[in-house]
Order: sequence, then structure tokens, then C-alpha cells
Amino acid sequence: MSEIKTASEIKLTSEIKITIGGMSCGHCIGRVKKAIDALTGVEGSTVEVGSAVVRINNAKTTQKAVEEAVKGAGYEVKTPEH
Ligand SMILES: [Cu+2]
Repeated sequence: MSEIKTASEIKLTSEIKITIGGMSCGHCIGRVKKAIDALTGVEGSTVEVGSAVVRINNAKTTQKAVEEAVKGAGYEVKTPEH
């Protein structure tokens, strides 16, 4: 069942979903979105109360970095470790 991937098949961009605690209103959305969008390697984000979908460039950033940015803005990340 092993699958060998060539370099061209490795996706450079991926979409990650983060579950966020502590958000309650549009002000929170603005703060979280600003923190995420300020990161190098973030190509786009959709933020709503309780979650964010973020498109990242895997060569420039990681899901962990995005989660740290959310925490740095004062919110709780509920995404399980994987
Ligand atoms: Cu709020």
C-alpha cells in the first residue's frame, strides 16, 4: 500500500482548520484574522466565531505557527494534536 511521491506531487499549499475557544463576536474575529494574516506564509484565511480555515504555504509556515499566533492574540486553540 505504499505510495511513492515525486517532488512535484508534494503539495506546497494546504488548507488547515483550527478550532478556537474564547471567541464570541465580530471583534474577536477581527483580532484572530489580523493575527493569522500577519504571518509569513499565510495565503488566506476565513475566520468565524469558534474556528478558522487558513491556507498556508508549507515552505514558509506550519499549522503550529498559525496556532501560536491565535494563542498570542489571546485565544485558545482546541485543535487536537495530530
Ligand atoms: Cu469578541
